[in-house]
Amino acid sequence: MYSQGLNGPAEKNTDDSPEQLAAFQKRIDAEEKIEPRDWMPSGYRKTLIRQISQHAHSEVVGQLPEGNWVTRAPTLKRKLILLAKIQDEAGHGLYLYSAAETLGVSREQMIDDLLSGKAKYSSIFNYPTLTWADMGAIGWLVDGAAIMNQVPLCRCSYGPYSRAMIRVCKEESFHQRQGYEVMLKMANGSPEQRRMAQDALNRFWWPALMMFGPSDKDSIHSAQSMKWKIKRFSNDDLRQKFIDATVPQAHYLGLEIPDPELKFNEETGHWDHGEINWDEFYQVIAGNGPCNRERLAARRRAHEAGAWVREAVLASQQKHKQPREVA
Ligand code: BYC
Repeated sequence: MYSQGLNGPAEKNTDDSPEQLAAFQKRIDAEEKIEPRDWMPSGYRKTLIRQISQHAHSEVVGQLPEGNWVTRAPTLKRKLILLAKIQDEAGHGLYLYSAAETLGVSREQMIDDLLSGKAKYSSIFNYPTLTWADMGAIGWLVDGAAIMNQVPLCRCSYGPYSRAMIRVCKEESFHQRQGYEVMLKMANGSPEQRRMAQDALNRFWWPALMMFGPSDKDSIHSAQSMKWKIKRFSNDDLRQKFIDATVPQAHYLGLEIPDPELKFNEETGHWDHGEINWDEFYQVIAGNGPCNRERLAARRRAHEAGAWVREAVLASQQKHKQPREVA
């Protein structure tokens, strides 16, 4: 949409001069927003295309685990809330694809990269949703983790991304509350409902912690992204903030976090936690999680089934471009 008049795709712009780079860093340090037509280093453009498109894919693929429960929501009210939430996620995907397009990448290219398995999307959406309590756990933990990660992105140095994140965060906040409310109902319901709530927490706790990405020592992009103020906090710092905010919420529900090493540290004022299973994380992001194949197959089917809509829109645009025949 905004792609005309840009400096050209990332890979063509490899001869950034030291003067240009220094002037750019000065703007970043002064907290200026970078806009689509401004000069930017090729690496900055590339990093943003990678992160924003992966973020968009996550929103779109993230509809699938919840979509599984639309027809089985326990009441009409719950069904409506779930549908509205899933629709919000589609909207987030659209704002984010638009933000990425401002960097000169086409939506077709981004979608191709998702469907071919080249582009990543958040690891969390490769886990199955087995019971209704999972809808609560996703809202509470997954959207809760998303807010923790995304509120700082509202201050990202790239204007279109930072502005898209403001609305996304407001909606995620509603999602988090509705998830917590589902958990509250389940945790205070029948023994079976309480058991389901605990089981959902057991299965989603560790994958939610993995959403923040590898530990700082293994995060390949963090240092540069923080220098460019794309990221404002490191992966481990955000993960710790999430744990500190979420543990008291679990206690209020009367549920147990599935980490025997979790302990409040009086000296630091933070909750110390056990080791994350990084082998599992790397397996999931390499395409070998419990639902990776199912998720991509579902996206491919949806893409093929929607081909006629894309063709109809293009045909209609063509028709309206042609001069009208005068009778
Ligand atoms: N899953 O150097 P690092 C949502 C990859 S949507 C998969 O730390 P970076 C929601 C990473 O891409 C949630 N891959 O990277 C939707 C990199 O690989 P590549 C999505 C991951 O970018 C619907 C490699 O590991 N949120 O909340 O500095 C319903 C090394 O990592 C993950 C966003 O996308 C992961 N968890 O930091 C409900 C937010 N973690 O690209 C909820 C925006 C890492 O070199 N993104 N990788 O092949 C970010 O903030 C950052 O990209 C990350 C990773 C913190 C995720």
